Amino acid sequence: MGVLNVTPDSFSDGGKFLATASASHRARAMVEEGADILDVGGESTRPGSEGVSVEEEISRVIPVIQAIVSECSTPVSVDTSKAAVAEAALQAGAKIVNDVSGLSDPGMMDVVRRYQAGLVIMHMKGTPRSMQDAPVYEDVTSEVGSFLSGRVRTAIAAGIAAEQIVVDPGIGFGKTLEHNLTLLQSIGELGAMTGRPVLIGVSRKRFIGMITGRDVQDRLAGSLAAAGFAVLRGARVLRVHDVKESCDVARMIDRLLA
Ligand code: HH2
Repeated sequence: MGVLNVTPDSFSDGGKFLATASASHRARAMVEEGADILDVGGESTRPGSEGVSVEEEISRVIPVIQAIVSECSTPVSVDTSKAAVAEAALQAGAKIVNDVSGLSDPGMMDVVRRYQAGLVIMHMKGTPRSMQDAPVYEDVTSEVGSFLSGRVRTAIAAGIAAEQIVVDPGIGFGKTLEHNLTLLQSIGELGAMTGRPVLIGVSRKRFIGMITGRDVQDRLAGSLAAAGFAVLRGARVLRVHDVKESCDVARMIDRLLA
């Protein structure tokens, strides 16, 4: 899953792909590099960020989704927590909703069900504004796993097909360095608890900087190591900025495991 942030303030690529032409150019490049899904987001979720309005988010993502859908057949996911944005995106041709809030908008499940869309359910503790204020868990794996399996059950009860759902522990979303590492080591357990494939987003994240001492633009090697580890532990989808390099890592590890 290649990341395409159409935002002025995302932590690693903010402001780079705001214009529709540069966003669709980047989308084409990611498909050529091996992306199977293009994840378009119009609201930064970096720690401390403020939300944007429905209108603003729609005005950022919809022209980009329309441009991508008209040019290529690679499925588009929309990275949003708002049912109204998800619906506009699905109407424009997106096929998947990537909800980092784990279905907090009461209207979200109904939208996903009506469009028979794919759904990423992610765990986040708190909100982007507050999530890194000393998050505490008694047992991070069982708390995140219980949350995700509960949301999967609720989504299925609401009429969303199980096969449409993947889960994501939300690396960096209300987690300390230790929590992130524990969750990456527990991908197999999270898959078993939820019965669904696990998606992992580690690309360029702060915990990699904490370990390697590198700034955000210099975290490729750390990101690839974490992505490779996630694949080894059973991750089925990787959300990444560096598609070409991540595909190489995934292909090598898949082959070595086979
Ligand atoms: N991480 C980010 C955004 N969306 N979605 C899923 N499912 N999993 C993730 O780990 C995830 C996500 C944060 O990264 P990025 O999009 O690069 O930054 P920003 O939120 O600042 O736009």
